[in-house]
Parts: sequence; structure tokens; C-alpha cells
Amino acid sequence: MNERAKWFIGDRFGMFIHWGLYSGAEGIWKGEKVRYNNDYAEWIQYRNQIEKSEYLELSKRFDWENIDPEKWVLLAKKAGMKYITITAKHHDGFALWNSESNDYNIYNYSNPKRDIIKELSLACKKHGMKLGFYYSHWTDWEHPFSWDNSKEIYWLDKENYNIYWQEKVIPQMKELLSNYGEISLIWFDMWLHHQETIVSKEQLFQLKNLIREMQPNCLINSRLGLSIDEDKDVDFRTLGDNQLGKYKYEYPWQTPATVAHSWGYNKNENEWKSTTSILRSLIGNVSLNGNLMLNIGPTSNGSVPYEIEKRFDEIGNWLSYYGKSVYNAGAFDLRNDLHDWGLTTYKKSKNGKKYVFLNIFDNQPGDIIKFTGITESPIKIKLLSKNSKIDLKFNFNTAVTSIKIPKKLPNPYVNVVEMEFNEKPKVDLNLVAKTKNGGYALNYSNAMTKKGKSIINTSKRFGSIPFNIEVKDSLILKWKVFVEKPSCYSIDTSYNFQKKITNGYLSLEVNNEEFKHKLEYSGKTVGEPNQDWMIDRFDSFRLGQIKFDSPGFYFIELKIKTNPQNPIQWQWLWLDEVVDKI
Ligand code: FHN
Repeated sequence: MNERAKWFIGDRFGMFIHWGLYSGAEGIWKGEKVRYNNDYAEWIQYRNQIEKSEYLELSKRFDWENIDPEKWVLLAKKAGMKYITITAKHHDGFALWNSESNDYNIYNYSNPKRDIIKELSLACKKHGMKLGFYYSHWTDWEHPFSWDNSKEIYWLDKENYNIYWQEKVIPQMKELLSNYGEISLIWFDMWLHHQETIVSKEQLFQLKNLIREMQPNCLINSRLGLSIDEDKDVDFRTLGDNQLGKYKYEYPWQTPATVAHSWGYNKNENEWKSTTSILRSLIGNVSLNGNLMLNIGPTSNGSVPYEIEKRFDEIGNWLSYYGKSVYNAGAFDLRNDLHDWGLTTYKKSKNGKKYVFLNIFDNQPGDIIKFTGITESPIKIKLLSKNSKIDLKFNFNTAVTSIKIPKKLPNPYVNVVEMEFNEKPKVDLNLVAKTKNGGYALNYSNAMTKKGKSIINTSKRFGSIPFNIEVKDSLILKWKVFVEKPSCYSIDTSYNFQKKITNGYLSLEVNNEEFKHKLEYSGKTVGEPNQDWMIDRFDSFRLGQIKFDSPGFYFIELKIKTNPQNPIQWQWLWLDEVVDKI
């Protein structure tokens, strides 16, 4: 990680602002909605084929007297956001500042004349908010030699494209980097690698070097068009729009996200994400070392839809009590999907203490929450709440900490339990945690070792064909669990096998006992009522029952043996506690 990106991974939560001439169209042009299913209203000029002169007429719909960028800053503050990125120039090529190098800017089309970037930068300074600029470098629908909605047809040569680059991109970037104080980040938006576009590596380096020269602390995102592998100097990776993290990256990264679908204000928007789901997305990213930058699309009078304000208010309120598990926090060493009650974040605090946060998504987790994988006892465990921290009773047993929680949890969205340690706690990375339903769900992803060849089949046909592992010869998977007390478990497995005669088998070894199962034909099923698509059935088969006489660590090893003529698609093993057997 580049040193200058340190603040970024501490802040974790930022505001994105998409605002420009398109905000005046509100996603509708001459009575027709924006022509594209993603409903990105900021694309209306391109999608609905609007001439520049007509597009400029939109400026007359703005309530220039009342637009106040300081309100956006105050909203960001209230929501607990630590930085703002505004579309200084989006793909339409229209600059939101008084650009000396290009007339197509807000100063010339507002009344009274406005320089929104200047006003926003002053408001950010006043309220201690970091400021970043979105700048569309690759596409610009205004400049005759940039990439717009005709160049794939009529083409554009590199020389002409360079005219656009040198007379618009570079001078405008110089203005943004000189006239608005300290800029925390420049957010480029080329979602393709430069080799797939007209932009050259040299042009990108010219741009990047300019930023490094003029504002050495300013961060640059990966949508500049250079991959991080190609150039480690790019400060953070930008995932796809609304694409949440799946993997733990050590490199800083961020998801740009919307509260509904469109980035620019779209009047027809009606599917708003809930506060709970936004908080889960934020925590999910933090639990994998990532950031979330959540968008507002203000209207042509500068206001923000009520649906956004309301959620931002609720999120900010939540962060004011539980922000400890988000700000300056990051991924813990264990797998982020280990527990089914929620996600874990980790923080080394300034006082030297180490905290593991249990972000509980489940709103009915029962009386006891179990944390598997930490192999030493916490010093204290507390439930964070609005007014105070509540000490929780807990019991630590080798690799499982059982925490007694109140029947009624204080927060309607996400509750947070804080475990305190003097040092970063030791963990066992191989363990599979018990589910809330009292069993161990063992699958390909959580196996500690895998031997043999297999093909990963992701789920298909809307998930009615589940994720599975195809084996044509043999595969050995091994898991490790911690059993807390003497207990008995039934064992089931699920697979699809389409042969009736076979020598193929599964054999399972647990606690020195072996269970052998001859593969059985699992049959067919119909994917959807009243439709005719037939799919292979994934059926579950009982393998037997296993008794653990004493608490401890146990290994479970599954061997799948078949041959290329008789492939099996294996799905899972399920060990379910049989309560009345002990
Ligand atoms: O085309 C843009 C879109 O309008 C919006 O600005 C988003 C934000 O991430 N970026 C592009 C698409 O990925």
C-alpha cells in the first residue's frame, strides 16, 4: 500500500456526488425515459441522442439561487462519511467549475454565475471534509475528438484523440489541481484497460505524473486505466458499480455504490436499498479491507431525494454508536464468511488494545452467540449500544467463545459486540464454525485441504442447479471442527449422479470411524412448475451417525471415487447434532 493511502483505509466510508446538466433531465427526455435498462440518468444525452444545443437548454431548469453545495457536505458529515468525490466533469464533458481552458462549463451557463467546485471545496474546508474529483478522461461527449457515441462507427485516429487530451484533459486537470486547495483523490472512470481503448499508456502516465507533480498526496484510482499490477503507484482498486467485495485484498479498494440504481438524479427511481442492507454492504467491505463510497444524485435545485436523506440520517446515527467497528478497522485473520450470524472486523486501537468486532446481522440470534476460531480468551466482551457499553458474560472453551447476549438487542439494523484483547489473538484458520442451526455445513470452499482433480460448477438456472464440484476420478477433502461437548451427529451428503450401475463411492472418515456409501442414481427434476426444463436432481443421502465422546478438535475426511464415464457432481456434507442421543 502506498503511504499516502493511509487515511483512505482508515476513513472507510465516503460520499459520491453525481450532479451535472443531466440532473435537470431527471432521467426523462421529451416524455421518454432514459433508453437503457440500468436507468443511469447521467447517460441521457448519449442514450437518448440529444444534441449539444438542446442539452444545454437543461441549464435553464436549474434553481441557481438555491443550490447550496455546503448542504451536501453537511449531509455527508451527518451520514458519517469522511470524504466526498464529486463529478467535476462526467462523460457529457460539462465542467462544474469556471474552466479557463474550455467554455463548456457551468460558469457560462448558470445564472447567477456559479463555480460549484469552488463552493464545494470551500465548504469541505470549512467542515473538515476531504475532497476528491471525478474526472471522465477517456470519454467526453462534447469534444469533437474525444470518445462519444459515434467513434465506434466513424472511428477516430490517435493523433486527433491526442488533440482532445492535450487541449482539454491536461489543462483542465491542471486547473483542478491548482485552484481548489488540497485534493484528496482523483477518481477516473475508464472501466476498461487502456489497451482496449484509444487511450495510450503514455497519455495515462502523463496524466498520472501531472497529479504526482502538482499534488503528491492525491490518491488515484484504478479506473485511470492502468492496472495495479502494471503500476503499483495507482493507490486503490475500484470494483465495478455496486460490486461488493468477495475477497480479502491487502491492497486498498473501494466499491462505488448507489442507494437505488441511477447515479444522476432519476425521477422514476423507486427501488431503494434499505438502511440495513447498506450497513451490511459497508461492514462487508470493511471486513475484507475495503471502502464504500455511497452516491447521492441531487436534483436541479440541489436537494437530495428524501429516500436518500432518511437513510443517510439512519446510517450516520448508527455510525455514531458503532463506528468503532468500521473506522480504522479492517479484515480479521479468519475467513469472513465463517459465522452465519454476521461478519467480523478487527482494529488495533490507539491505546494498544486489540478489538475483534462481531457485527451481528441476524436479528434473532438467540441467547448465545458463538465465536469459533480464536484460540485464546478475550479479556472483556461488551455489547455496544447507544448510551453505554454493556458487559457480557462469556465462556471460552479452547477455540469457541460463547457469549451470552440480551434477549432484546438494542439496534434494529446491526448490533455490535466488541471483544477486547491485549494482543492480536491467535486463531486456528482451519476450523469450520458450527451454524446457528446446530450443525457443521462442510463444502468445497471451507475445506482445509483438497487433493485430486475437480471442476468447479457455479450455480445455474437461477440457482436451481446449485454450486457443485464435478469429480471424474477421485477427490479428497478434509475439514477440521471443534466439538464442544460429548455429542452425536447425523451425517448427510448431497450430490447429483446420473448412472444406475457404478463402482463409484464416497467414503468418509471421522474420529476413526469409516462410512462407505455406494453412489446412487439421483434422478431428474423439473426446474420450474409448468415449464418443461428438466434438470439433474441434487439429492441428499444419509451416510450414518457419529458420536464424539469427548470435546476436542476432529478431522473429517471425505473421499469421492469414480471414473470419467461416471462423473459425480458433489455439493455438501451436513453434520447435524442429534440432541436426544446423549
Ligand atoms: O458510466 C459511469 C456511470 O455513469 C457512473 O459514473 C459510474 C460510477 O461508478 N461509472 C461509470 C460506469 O461504471
